[in-house]
Amino acid sequence: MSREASRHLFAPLALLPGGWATDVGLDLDGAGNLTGVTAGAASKGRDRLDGPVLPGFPNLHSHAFQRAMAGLAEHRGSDPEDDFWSWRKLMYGLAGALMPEEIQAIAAQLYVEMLEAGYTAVAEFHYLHHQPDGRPYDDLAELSERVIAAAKEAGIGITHLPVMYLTGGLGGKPATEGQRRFLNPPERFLRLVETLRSRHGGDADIAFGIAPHSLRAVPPDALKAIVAAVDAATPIHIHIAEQTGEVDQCLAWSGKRPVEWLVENAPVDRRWCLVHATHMTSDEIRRAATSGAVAGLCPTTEANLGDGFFPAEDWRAAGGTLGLGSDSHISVSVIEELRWLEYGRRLVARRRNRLTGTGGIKDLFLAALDGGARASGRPIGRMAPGRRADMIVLDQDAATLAEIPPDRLLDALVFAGNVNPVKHVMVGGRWHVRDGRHSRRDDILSRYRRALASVRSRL
Ligand code: NGQ
Ligand code: ZN
Repeated sequence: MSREASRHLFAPLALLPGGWATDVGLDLDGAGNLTGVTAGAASKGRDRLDGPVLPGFPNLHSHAFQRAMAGLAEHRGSDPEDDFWSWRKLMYGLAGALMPEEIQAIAAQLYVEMLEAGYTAVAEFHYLHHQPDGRPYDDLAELSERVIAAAKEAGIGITHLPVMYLTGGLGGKPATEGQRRFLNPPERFLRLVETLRSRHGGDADIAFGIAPHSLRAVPPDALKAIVAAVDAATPIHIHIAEQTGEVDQCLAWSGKRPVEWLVENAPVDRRWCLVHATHMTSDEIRRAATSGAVAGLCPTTEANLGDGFFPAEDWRAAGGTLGLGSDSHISVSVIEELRWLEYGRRLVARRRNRLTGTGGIKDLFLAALDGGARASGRPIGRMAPGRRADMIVLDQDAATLAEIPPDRLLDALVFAGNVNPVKHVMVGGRWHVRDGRHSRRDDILSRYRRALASVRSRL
């Protein structure tokens, strides 16, 4: 089958915003948008999709370069209290060493893996901006362009989020040497965002947002300046309250907890994605949830870094929106993120079915699609007219899905298997994964190997 999809598709079973539907006709325009989604359609004149169809999944939080250290920080050093901060030290070693073409090679490999896992869009929280010594490249946007080029090579949709980073800790603590590639004062940061927007403005597979890195890295006046400079449609992502250490530091600095400080000092609304938001009181949960902000959860990374469990039941009960990301990419699997989110809550509560409701995991799945789409600031996350034609066809021959009734299909998908059942993946009307393989898997993988060998020889 060619990469260019037929404009008229037929899905025997498809997950629509209201739930599973049968005999769904899908019409696409030449620009990769869905123009018609009709349940109970006739199959005549349409290309039949050979398995259950899901909307492509948005990955709302990624630091692409960190994929290159997945698996390399899993042994304990001399510190028996190994935690997030020792992991970060290792991560900074990698961040300081990477060359532009290596960053592109790693990101392209990661995005191929994301597509094969069913992620059709990524929100890239990008803070590696400058040369290793901290001087900007001749093109201020050099490394942003590398990541965008990687997304284009792989064919994944991207919301590129240039990161604002200024300080090494709360209260204006100076940035360290390990952070010098990240630093931009507000004026230069906003110039970077404008440059990127003007270069890629017309591309439907690319959007831009801004990312004040964290309260640790962005002082209040700088936060205010960059938030005031963007419009009502621009996504704003921030890391918040991921570790108890950050909560303690924030209390000492301001007398407030991180989420509490943020909702009181920034115009937090539906544009915002609060990444992690692990440590919240019930009052913070209520205030943040009702602001309309999306909680950006990254369960496998949060588990890997020993961050804690997000209070997901209380967040949802308060009307909060959430989406999922793979963050450090210790794992690249939508299924594993969902499974960990639910299992984490079960282990804490010593009960079953915490987020899986009477309809199974379907409601959480649909909610995470919508939350991810909102955090991405792109028309994705649903099979509906006007949205991008981003979709996944599952392998109907997968043993874990065999003879499972439609209303249990997502439960079997998320909990029952360890073999990737994603068969075909379309982004913006083009097939990038067929029969489980990305069309550029081999050449992108060999370039990744070469890049890694070269980085490791210098580390
Ligand atoms: C990051 N990652 O920016 O990559 C962070 C570590 C920090 C996570 N928080 C650096 N998982 O937060 O200071
Ligand atoms: Zn992050």
